Amino acid sequence: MLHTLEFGSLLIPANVAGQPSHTPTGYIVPAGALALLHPFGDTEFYRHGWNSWSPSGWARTDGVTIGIKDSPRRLLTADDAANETPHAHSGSAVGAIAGPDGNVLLVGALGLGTPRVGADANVLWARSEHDLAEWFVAYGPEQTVFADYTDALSERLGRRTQRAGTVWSSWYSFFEDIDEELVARTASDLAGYPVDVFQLDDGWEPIVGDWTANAKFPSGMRATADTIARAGFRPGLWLAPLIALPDSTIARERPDLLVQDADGRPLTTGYNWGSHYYSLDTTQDEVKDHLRDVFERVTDWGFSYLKLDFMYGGAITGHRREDLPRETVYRDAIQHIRNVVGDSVYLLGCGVPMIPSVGVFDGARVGPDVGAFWDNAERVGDPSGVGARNSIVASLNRTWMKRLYEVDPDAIYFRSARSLLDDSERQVLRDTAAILEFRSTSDPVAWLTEAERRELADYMNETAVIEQTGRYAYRINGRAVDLAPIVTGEASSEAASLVV
Ligand code: 9PG
Repeated sequence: MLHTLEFGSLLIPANVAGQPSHTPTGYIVPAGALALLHPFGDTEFYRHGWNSWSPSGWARTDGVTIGIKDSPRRLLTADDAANETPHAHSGSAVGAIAGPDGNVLLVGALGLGTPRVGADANVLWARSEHDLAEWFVAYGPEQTVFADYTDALSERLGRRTQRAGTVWSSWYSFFEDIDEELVARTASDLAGYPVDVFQLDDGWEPIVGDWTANAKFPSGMRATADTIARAGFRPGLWLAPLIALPDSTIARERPDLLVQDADGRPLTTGYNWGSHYYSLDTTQDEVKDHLRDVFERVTDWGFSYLKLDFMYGGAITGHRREDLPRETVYRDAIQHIRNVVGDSVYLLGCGVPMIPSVGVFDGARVGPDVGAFWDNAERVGDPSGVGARNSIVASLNRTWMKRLYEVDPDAIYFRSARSLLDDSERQVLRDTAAILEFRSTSDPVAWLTEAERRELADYMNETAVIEQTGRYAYRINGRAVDLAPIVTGEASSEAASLVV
C-alpha cells in the first residue's frame, strides 16, 4: 500500500506492507517489503555488513560499491553470500542515505529474518528472507537516527551490560603456536599489568570441531585456566562451536548432525585453515546436547570469558532437520549457549551475524582481523582482508553499535619488534580502540622495550572520555582526532595522528 512518510517538510512516498505508526523518533513500519521514493538523487549510502568481518561504510550510489568482490569463497565466509549484490548498493539489516541538508534517512530492521537494505538514486528499499521484523524509519542527524534505531532494536532484543575490561589475546603474537609452557611464561610475565582477561585463542584444540585439549596442553585445560587465574587474570578461551572441519570427530562420525546441501551431504559453509568446513545443525536435539557438553566442560575448566568465533556458520543458508528461518535458528542456538553458561560468563562474538547477536552476546568484533602491517598486499581492494587499516575502517563505521553491545575493534600493538607498523600507525590503532572503548593487545611483555611496556601499562590503565564531533572525528580526553582521511583513503596514517 502507498503512504506518505512525513519528516518536517520532507515528504517521502512509500510503498509499505502495512500502516506505519509514528513514534517520537521516527516511524515503525510493519514487516514486509518496503520502498521509499527519495528525492536526493545520487548520494551517499551506508551499507552494513552481515557478520563481524563483513565490510560496512558509506559509498556514493553512483560510485563503487562496498563489499567483497570476485571471491565466492571469501564472500561465503565473510558476508551474506546468499543476498549480496556485489555491483548494486545493498547491505544487511540497516542502511541510510544522506540528504542535501546533512541529515540522513535510515531504514533499519527491528529483528531477525535476514533483512536487507539497498539504495539507488531514486529508491531506498528494504526486504527480508522472512518477514519477521518491523522496520524503523527516521530522518535526522546521522548520530541521532542511528542511536534511535539501536534503542528501538535493543528494546526488542535486549542489551547486556557486562564489561570485558582490558584483554590480552594470544592470537596476534603466537597464532596457533601456543602450548602450556608458553602460556604459563607469558601470563607470568604479564602479571601485575593492568589487564583483566588473558584469552587463549585458536591452537589449544586438536582440530576445529573437537573441543578438548591437544597434545601441547598435556596437563589439560583446567591446569592452564588455573595458571592464568594464579597470575591474576580472568581465564578466556577461543572456540568455534558451530562449525567443524572435515577431519574432526563430529564431522567424520556424525555427518547427519551437520547442515546439509540439497543432495543430503554436508554443506560447505566457509573456508579457513586451508580447508572447507561444515556447520552444525543446531535444530537437532543431539546438537543442542553436544553444545551443552562443550560449554559445561569449558566453563568447568575455569574459563569465564569465551570468544565464540565463526558463529555465522550457525546462520548460513542450508538444509536443517527443522526448516526454520536461519537467523531464528542462530538466535535459538546462542540463547541455548547463554542458558548453559549463565549470566556471569562474558561472551565475545566473532564472525557473528551482528543483529541476531544483540542481547545475548556481551561484546562483538566489528571488523576483520588486524595485522602487524597497514595494508593487505595480497588482497588489495578486499576490505575484509587482514590488516590494520581494514580493521580500523570497519570499526569506525560501526561505532554506532556501542549501544547494542561492547564493540571490539580487535587487538592493538605496542611492540616495534616483529611488526611493520610505524609509530603513527600504532597510534591510530590505539585511538580507534579508545574510541570504541574496548582495549586489547596480543603483545607478550617479553617482546616489548622498557618504554613500550610503560606505554602498554599506561594505555590499559586509562579510561578516556570520548566525544564524537563528526562522522569520523572525535575528542579523546579533549584531544581532537580526525580519522576521516584514513577512512576515505585520502591520507596515510601520518595525517590522522596530527592533533587538529
Ligand atoms: C583464529 C582466528 C582469530 C581471529 C578471528 C578468526 O574471513 N575469514 O576468512 C576469516 C578467517 C579467519 C579469521 C577471520 C576471518 O580469524 O577473527 O581473531 O581468533 O579466527 O583462527
